[in-house]
Amino acid sequence: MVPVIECMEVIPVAGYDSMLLNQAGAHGPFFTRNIVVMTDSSGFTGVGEVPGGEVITRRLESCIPLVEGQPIGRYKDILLACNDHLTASLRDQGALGAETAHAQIFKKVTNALAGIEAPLLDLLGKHLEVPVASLLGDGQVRTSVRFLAYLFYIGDRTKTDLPYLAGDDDSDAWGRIRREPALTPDAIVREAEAARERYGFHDFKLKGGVFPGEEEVKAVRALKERFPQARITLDPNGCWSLDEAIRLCGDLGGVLAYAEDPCGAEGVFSGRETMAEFHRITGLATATNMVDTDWREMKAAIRLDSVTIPLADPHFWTMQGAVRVAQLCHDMDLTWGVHSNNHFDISLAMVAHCAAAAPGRVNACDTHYIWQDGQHLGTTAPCFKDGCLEVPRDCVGLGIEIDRAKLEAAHRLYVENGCGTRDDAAAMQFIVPGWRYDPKRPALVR
Ligand code: GKR
Ligand code: MG
Repeated sequence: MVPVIECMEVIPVAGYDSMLLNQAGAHGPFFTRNIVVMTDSSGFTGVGEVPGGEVITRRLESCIPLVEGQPIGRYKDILLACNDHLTASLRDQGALGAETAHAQIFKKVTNALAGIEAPLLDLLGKHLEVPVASLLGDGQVRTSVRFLAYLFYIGDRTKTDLPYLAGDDDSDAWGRIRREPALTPDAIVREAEAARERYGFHDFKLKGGVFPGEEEVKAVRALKERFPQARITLDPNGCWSLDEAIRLCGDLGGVLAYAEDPCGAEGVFSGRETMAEFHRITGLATATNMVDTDWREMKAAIRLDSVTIPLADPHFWTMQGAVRVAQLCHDMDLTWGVHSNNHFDISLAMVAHCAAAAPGRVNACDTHYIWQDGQHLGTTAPCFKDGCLEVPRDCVGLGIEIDRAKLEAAHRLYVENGCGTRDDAAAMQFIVPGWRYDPKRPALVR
């Protein structure tokens, strides 16, 4: 008998975060996600995780009638029905309020759809006793997935009255460093050393767009000096002008493996056009999670040759979509990568399974998980070895058994702290009173 989905739960949750700085401001003490749990008539549970906030919670809840009562073998029909329903309701909602740094998440139905797709694939994998990776694309192509150390400048939490976590992990340098201020090139190198020591990463990404570009270039140069073999990237989220990006990165060929969103839309030129010019003039590979985020944008990016590394986050491409991007990259002389936001272990597994089905040469995947390490929602903690996660061929589904007590605690954290949609401008007010988001300026250039 093919199992039927008996119940779909949507659970908004929160976890603790550090005061990570980025072009949109400073991370608050909590990050939020929406977790979806489906239970089928065989007693299996399937799980999925997508970005947080009430908009996505409501969108997911509105899909429950289209999911419950359906056999898992009909997962593609279920996803088609949910996609049609979400697309129609998005059209009805009209304008979605103010343009913020993260508005993009709400403009796509995929961020909710991926939360339905993941538990369906997880259930199917459990029923068929195969990993989710083997249900994606042409199937599983690797068992070891490489991730990078995602480094951030860290603000001084003691300058705020917000309930940031501190002293939660004294087990090693990484545990101590990740909650303390890091605002200089030396501090970034220490972060990298600590992350490398705990997780074994070989690749590093610095989240830029915080200080003037020259200062951030000093930090990536210092990283390269300390780790000459490492692949390194810098991501100012498109806030530098094209001229500035060329000036800053023009001679970083031996330092950066690729430049991520070095510049963005400018005057009458789109971000894809400025990125194309940057790529042509500097010769650097270009990655993005900002201007090549769906198939229409992909077509424009390919025509212009502006992006050589599309960072196909399964949360905004769906898992199957992200693997389709990987297949296209493989066939079209591009290389695939993955973008991330703060997340729990379920999203980490979603990314790992996509990467395990991504053919060809791929870049180390982004993950914020190291900032959340210790807060997993599954019964066992993910374990990086030599910078990689394993996706064994005998794994079933996503390989996660949800821990109900942990899930409930993360939900309580969300409710008791009045959490909702991410707002990095709020914590930034403590550092720069009256601070406002400006897509064309680094956060601390005010
Ligand atoms: O977590 O602050 C952050 C990042 O800036 C995130 O919001 C970005 O979406 O990681 C992302 C990126 O690569 O641009
Ligand atoms: Mg980025």
